[in-house]
Amino acid sequence: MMQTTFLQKRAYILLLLVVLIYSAVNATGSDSYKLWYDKPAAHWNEALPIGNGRLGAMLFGGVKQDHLQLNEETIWSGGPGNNSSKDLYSTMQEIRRLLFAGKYKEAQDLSNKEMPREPEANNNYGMSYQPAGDLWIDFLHEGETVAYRRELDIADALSTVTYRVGEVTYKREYLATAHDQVIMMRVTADRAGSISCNLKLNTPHLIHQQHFIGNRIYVNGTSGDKQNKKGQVKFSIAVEPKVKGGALQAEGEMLRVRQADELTVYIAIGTNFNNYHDLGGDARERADDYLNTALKKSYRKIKSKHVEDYRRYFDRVSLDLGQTVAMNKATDQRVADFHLGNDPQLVSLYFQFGRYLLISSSRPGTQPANLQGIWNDKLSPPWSSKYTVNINTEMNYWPAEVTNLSEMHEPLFAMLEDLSVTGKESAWNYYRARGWNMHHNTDIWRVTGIIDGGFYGMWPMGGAWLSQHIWQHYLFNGDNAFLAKYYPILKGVTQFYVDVLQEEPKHKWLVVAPSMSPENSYQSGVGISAGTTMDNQLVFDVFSNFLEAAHVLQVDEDFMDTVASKLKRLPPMQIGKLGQLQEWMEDWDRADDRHRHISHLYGLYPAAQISPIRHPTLFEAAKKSLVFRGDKSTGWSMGWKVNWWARLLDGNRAYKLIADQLSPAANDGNGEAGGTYANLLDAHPPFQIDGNFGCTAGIAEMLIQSHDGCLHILPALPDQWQNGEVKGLKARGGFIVDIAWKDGKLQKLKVHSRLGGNCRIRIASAKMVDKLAVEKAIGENSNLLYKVPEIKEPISHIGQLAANYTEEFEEYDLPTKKGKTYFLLK
Ligand code: FUC
Repeated sequence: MMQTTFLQKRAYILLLLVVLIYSAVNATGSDSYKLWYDKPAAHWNEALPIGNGRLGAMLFGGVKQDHLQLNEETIWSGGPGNNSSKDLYSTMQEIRRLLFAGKYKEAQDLSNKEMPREPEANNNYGMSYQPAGDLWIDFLHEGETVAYRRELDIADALSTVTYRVGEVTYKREYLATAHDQVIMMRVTADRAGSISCNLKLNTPHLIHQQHFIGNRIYVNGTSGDKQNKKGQVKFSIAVEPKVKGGALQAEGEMLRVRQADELTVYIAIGTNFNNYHDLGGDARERADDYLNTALKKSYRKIKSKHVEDYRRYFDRVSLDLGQTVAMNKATDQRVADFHLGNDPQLVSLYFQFGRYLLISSSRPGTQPANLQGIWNDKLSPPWSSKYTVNINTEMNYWPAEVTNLSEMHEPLFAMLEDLSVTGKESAWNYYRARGWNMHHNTDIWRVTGIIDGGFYGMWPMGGAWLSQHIWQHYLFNGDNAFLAKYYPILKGVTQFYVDVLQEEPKHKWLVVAPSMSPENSYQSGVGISAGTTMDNQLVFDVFSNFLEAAHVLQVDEDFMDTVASKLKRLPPMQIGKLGQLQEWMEDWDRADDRHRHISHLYGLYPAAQISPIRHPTLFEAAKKSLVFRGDKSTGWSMGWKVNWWARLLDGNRAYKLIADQLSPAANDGNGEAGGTYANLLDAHPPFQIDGNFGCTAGIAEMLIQSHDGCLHILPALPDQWQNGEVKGLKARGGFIVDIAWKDGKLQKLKVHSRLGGNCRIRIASAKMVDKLAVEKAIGENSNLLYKVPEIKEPISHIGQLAANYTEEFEEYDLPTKKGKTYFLLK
């Protein structure tokens, strides 16, 4: 009896194993880069995003009624004009006086009074990004639906819906092509004459008209008014279907399709937007041009060009962290089950989805990705879906270089060109400073003023942070022509801080005042301050970048001297009473502060001012600050934490944050819970795209890092990723890196050198099986793209802090030649 049960059990286990192995193999097929669902989207957070940088659509995939919610990136409320005409210079001077006299509450009160929470009648606090319209397709299906499946294939940037009604199997396919500048939907069926539907196009905008010319529907509209600005963006949506077989006819407010074999819908959108100060384009003519050109081409042709174009970018990077049967579940179920710990592939899917979103929302020549990328269905979206630059816009671009999508960074540089013009107004009117500056927000009109009141808005650092992206792009790509082109922007931001820095009375350090550590306070309702740690770190980077850039380009020698002498007088970082990195110049930090912004850790990431090897005590202090703040927060805050834990070389804690992020977000949530919606978009909540990009960058940062004078291989590998392979990540110095590892140890390392120069490789001794077949490193890295600016010796207020980071590293030098590939381990 005992014996039989045992045998039965064994047979059962064997069978289970066969099934598991079979499904695991099955799961490794072409499905790895697909989001899929067994039902239509019940709401926006379940709909799937497609986009070409300029145009976006959210796809709902309903059987009886399909819905494409449409966006075009230049439809914003209002029109041209900045919001910083008020002369605030004497107010700034008075606030400085109060701050340096220790009268913080008075300083905050004055700034709240002179910079009100709501805009004054002649001013505005930035416009809203607005939707274009909605295309509705009502299918005349009778009977029950079976075998429904909705997919987004992020490897090809194609979405499909398939299902059967009665005897007929239907397939819909959707794409947004950058090559042909249209959105398309194509419907096929496996039986002739089965496609009958009605198409309707509308828009939520107040001012609009709809009309037909032949089988083309237009909705022409005007963007909304807001605050002191009248809506001035004119847009035109033009939709025209083509059918094979059956009949197509305009009737009333809709287009009727009856008994067609095939239906292809072409969607074009044009606006009158030329640039932030010129709305002289013809919206309707543009929509017609896009549509007429596309209509001459077959769906097949457009699709193959689209896929080819998209894959040029997407295929550069692959990531394999292991595949299991968990992959066979629908994507929403995978998010719900991620905590079970058996679905490593969901992390690679989420990582690649971040890359998909960047390629789909930020192409050269388009606007930068805003708080929602390009996907928004509301006339008044959260935070106006504009550009918040005290973290969010920067975070959107963190994956651009390291995940090998440098071209997608371009819209941000183009925006900086505009801001370096409009920001002259705020630099002068508020601070009497040369150069340009901005505060914590901007929009398509490139406003640079203080908004949302003195508490949130008194932060003159937006330009300092955003302009880091120019320098970082240079470090990854070593392109001197690029540097020369954008040098005036770096110089303008440097001039601003040269003029704006104030000598504080206590230590005679040069500091930014007034300012704040973004959105945080050190007393109830008081955040305004002088010389916050983040500001000091930002100005340190602004000045260091400028000096390097001027040196590379051999220009502005005299001004370099001025900048160098001011750089020496910036405050050092300080370690406070809790052993933490101080957030403010005074030791005001609280152990129970859980604020989502941890701005003083800017120096740890994205900047590279805190190294485990050069500054072990600062490294410990930064870790303390991060531990105090805790894990759970908004999506973007958790995305930032993944990067910080990666920089702190703690893969397990970084992974924990990824797991927190990959937990289901409530659809109607608000607040600071983070999480991921069914469509894999990030929840603040509500939806905000920065968390997707932050987490994507963080995953890359766990696999390679390229600051602190070297290329660090597998710096923060969690226990969950003991085996894996990544290909195509980009490091500073233009190195493209492929790595394979097994049981936590390096198996394969391939470096392709785009620019030549020394590649200094760092790796933990414990991760090595064999020595690398290159020389051990000696002295400073000769590669100038790895030069590390010296920070000032930190001050500790609690004596010497013990450095307890113990991991041992090996460092090697690989001298490379431009264009050559090196296999360091095979
Ligand atoms: C900053 C953050 C908020 C939100 C907003 C768009 O103000 O503090 O959490 O992300 O930007």
